[in-house]
Amino acid sequence: MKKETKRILVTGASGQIGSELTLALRKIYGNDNVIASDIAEPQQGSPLANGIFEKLDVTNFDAFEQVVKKHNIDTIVHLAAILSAVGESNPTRCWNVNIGGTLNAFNLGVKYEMSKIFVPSSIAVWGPGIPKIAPQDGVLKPKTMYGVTKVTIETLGDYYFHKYGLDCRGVRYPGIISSETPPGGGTTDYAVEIFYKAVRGEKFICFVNENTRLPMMYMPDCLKAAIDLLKAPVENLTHHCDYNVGSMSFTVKSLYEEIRKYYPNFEIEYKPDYRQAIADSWPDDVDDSVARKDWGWQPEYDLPRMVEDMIEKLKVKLARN
Ligand code: NAD
Ligand code: AKB
Repeated sequence: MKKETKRILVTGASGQIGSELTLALRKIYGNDNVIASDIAEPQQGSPLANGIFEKLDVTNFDAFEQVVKKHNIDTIVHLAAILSAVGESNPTRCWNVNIGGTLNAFNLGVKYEMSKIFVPSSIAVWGPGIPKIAPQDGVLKPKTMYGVTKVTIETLGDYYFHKYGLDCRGVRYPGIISSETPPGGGTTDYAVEIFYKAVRGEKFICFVNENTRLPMMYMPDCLKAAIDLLKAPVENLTHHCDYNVGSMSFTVKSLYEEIRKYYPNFEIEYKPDYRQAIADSWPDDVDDSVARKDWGWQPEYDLPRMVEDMIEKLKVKLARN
């Protein structure tokens, strides 16, 4: 009989997704049943501090195991990672954190017969030549170390499921847009930074060109994807750590135009750098029909609704700070 999810450890909880997913999980599973952890302390004043927080480097197996044992963990939401842009400045560190940390999470999952491990993948699994709308199954030839680690993690997830019966699950997130915690060094960060500049009344220098189109998702849908997949019955799942999840897809120009409806004098200048090539190697959008069929995936936000909500939330946040 498989364990139920009752005691969750979130790694990388101080990051863009973790800072919000931890709170959403605490609402569902109880404040004391969701343990936040990260190598970095949470931002000052972060509501993460209202629950248990452990300082943890996921590459250290013994320290990871101690936290698992101390809190009687049955589920790991493994978010600790180095993202695409930062990963290119230190590919070895990117490999060590992403692969070393995930192997530790998977091995602890097996050792403690855990209920589930949730580990996100990314649109970074694809590389040049991918169809504009990326299929669920197809060739994965990433050109970044981050992408290489994500393909490896997806493959490891399949391996651990078949070899040990470990229930590993994950979605290929698009670029995530949110107002709470700034993104941690990815290629899609421009789609968040643009809002800070607009709300502050400053000009935005964009590191990709105006025609760059990528799949994106607003944080409420990002949280929904993780929570819905965690709750799905395992017998319905035909995939493990590699579900495509779509939401919206837009060019920088169309994002800028949508924001200008609120800030007509907002200015943008394009100065593409090394991240342009990374963005160009990723698809415009994804086919998420398998996630819709297997576990009822259904996003709620489109571009206009996301822009309206982001501006409202950032105005409040920046007025406070
Ligand atoms: P982030 O960079 O904001 O947060 C990652 C966190 O991991 C940081 O708080 C960092 O301190 C922590 N970390 C780094 N090294 C660590 C270590 N050795 N031990 C413990 N913690 C460590 O990233 P995020 O955007 O919150 O991403 C979370 C997950 O979602 C990652 O797996 C990422 O690849 C994936 N993802 C994110 C996006 C996105 O747009 N945010 C898109 C696709 C996939
Ligand atoms: C990045 O740009 O590296 C991330 C991602 C899409 O995985 N936001």
